[in-house]
Amino acid sequence: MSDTADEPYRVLSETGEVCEGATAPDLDRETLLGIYVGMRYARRFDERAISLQRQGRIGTYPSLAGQEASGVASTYALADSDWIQYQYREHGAAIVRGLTPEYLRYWMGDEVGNAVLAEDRILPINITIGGQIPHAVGLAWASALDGGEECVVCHFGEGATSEGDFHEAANFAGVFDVPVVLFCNNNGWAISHPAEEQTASETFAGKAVAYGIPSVRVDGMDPLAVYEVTERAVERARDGESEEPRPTLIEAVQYRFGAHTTADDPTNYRTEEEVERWKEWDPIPRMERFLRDRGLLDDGAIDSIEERIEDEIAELIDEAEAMDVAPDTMFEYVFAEQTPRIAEGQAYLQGLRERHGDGALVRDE
Ligand SMILES: Cc1ncc(C[n+]2csc(CCOP(=O)(O)OP(=O)(O)O)c2C)c(N)n1
Ligand SMILES: [Mg+2]
Repeated sequence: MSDTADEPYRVLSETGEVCEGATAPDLDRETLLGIYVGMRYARRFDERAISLQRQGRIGTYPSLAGQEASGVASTYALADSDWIQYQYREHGAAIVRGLTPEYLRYWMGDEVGNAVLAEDRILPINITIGGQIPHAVGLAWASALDGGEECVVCHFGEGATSEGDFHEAANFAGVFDVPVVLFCNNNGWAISHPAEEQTASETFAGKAVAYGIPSVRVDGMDPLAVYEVTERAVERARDGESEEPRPTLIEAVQYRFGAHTTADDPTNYRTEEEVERWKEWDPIPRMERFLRDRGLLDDGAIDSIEERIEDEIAELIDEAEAMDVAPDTMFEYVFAEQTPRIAEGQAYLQGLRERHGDGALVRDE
């Protein structure tokens, strides 16, 4: 494992051939194709979600295009019993565990989406930058204290490493030897702030040295490399008996092709040339080339994958839009016990309903 600013660990070249000196992980056909299909699904889901937002059918949405490999391939390296905590952009992780219409409803402003993720061992989406990292470490620590086998993979952006929460969580993880994988998705930008100006450290992986935990810098747009480093980190996390530390910090170097969210215009802070340069590392054509070379994919199979994804996402959207609106959930899931201000908000909504009928969400002047 390396924490230097050298080239990140990579299995697939820019064009999807196995790099000289590298060996592709020994994965079965189902896993390799599953990773490919998961990434294709994530890319298409992203396009549809942005289009829905433009039509006013969902709220603000954070695009993941370019970052499919880290969420999808890292989740393939986990057991179903492992927990995932993600920030807000790593939908690929949730896709592997199966998206439900409720998930889409989260982006429509309905908290039911977060409640449902728990069934798939995914902690609630966290928009407060860095806030999820101590929770993930706490959960992993609790699992270790209980003698459990589960570990927690916690995703966050490189911007989150500037928050105190990251440092406190990483310190706890090291001191208490917690079975957690701190998965830093370095996508080059924190909204309009470039990663180069986020830290004076040479790399984000290098921060692990201060906490006495191992780290690795990986090409986050190379699904096979991501799978491999996550698998290694998870194996170590599970092994409470060995001398090796259980936590790992992974820095997955990648790029977000689209805007930060549908409320952002990236042309204000980065050049088209930069975006085009990174598109040459697109994880999907790289994985496609690898699978074609192995005889696992051809044009016919790709057509039917595309068709299946198109139908599945269309059905997901239909089902999400047909669900009953449940605005009370925004008051119910904030605290275990409702605070007076939240109760006041809920009572106000109830008053609107009584005066104007069900679904009356217009402001009462
Ligand atoms: C505590 C906190 N401060 C500021 C913000 C506003 N904010 C939203 S996203 C973001 C950038 C996060 O960048 P990064 O962690 O790199 O994740 P990325 O969006 O690139 O995936 C900021 C500063 C916030 N949500 N929470
Ligand atoms: Mg970022």
